[in-house]
Amino acid sequence: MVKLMLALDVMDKNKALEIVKETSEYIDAIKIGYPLVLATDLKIVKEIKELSNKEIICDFKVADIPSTNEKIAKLTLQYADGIICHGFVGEDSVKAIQNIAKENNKKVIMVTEMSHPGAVMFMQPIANELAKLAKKLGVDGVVAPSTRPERLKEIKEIVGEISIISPGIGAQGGDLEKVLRILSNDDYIIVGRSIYNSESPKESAKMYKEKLKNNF
Ligand code: 3DU
Repeated sequence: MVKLMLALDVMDKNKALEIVKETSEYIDAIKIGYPLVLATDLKIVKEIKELSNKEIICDFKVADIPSTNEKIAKLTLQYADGIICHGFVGEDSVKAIQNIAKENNKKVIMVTEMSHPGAVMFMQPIANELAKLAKKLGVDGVVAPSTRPERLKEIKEIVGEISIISPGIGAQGGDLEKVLRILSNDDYIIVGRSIYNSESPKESAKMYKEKLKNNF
């Protein structure tokens, strides 16, 4: 089954913990990014890991020189199971993160093409090259867009066995039915606002989980 990753982009600690408790029976993984960490602190990652016992991925889209990437990865992977980085900064920057992750048995997920409209300006033209780099480096996952199923398909064909983490379902308007025809068992969809902003995050998470179970 394709897995459900909750993007927990709320900016209030209690709300975050509440949503995790409410939705945990329906989600497979939790993605924590800058909104929640900057509103609280990095220890929120540890707290949510302990509370949920789910796979926790930090979406810090790390994009710096190798030595700085290494420091960010060390701090993040004390608590998180994986970290998201950019590949456009080049092979050495991604490898620096992979070295830290390997020591700790953690995941590195690399962005190829983002899901928002602006990604067609600069990212889309190099996204296939980024996907090839991801494959060459043997990263543990790549981010590819649910908002552009044809691009999702192309990127999946390039990366082969590497798992896809795909944002864009829900608030960004991605078509889940089309996306599920492309994704396979170890892939994930990321859903944020349409779960945490809904009247009942629990019911919304349940609805997505059921769609994944029934393959729509
Ligand atoms: O649109 P949503 O609220 O379902 O959230 C999507 C999440 O995925 C959010 O955390 C965003 O920062 C992240 N993301 C993208 O939306 C697009 C990307 O290419 C990569 C990450």
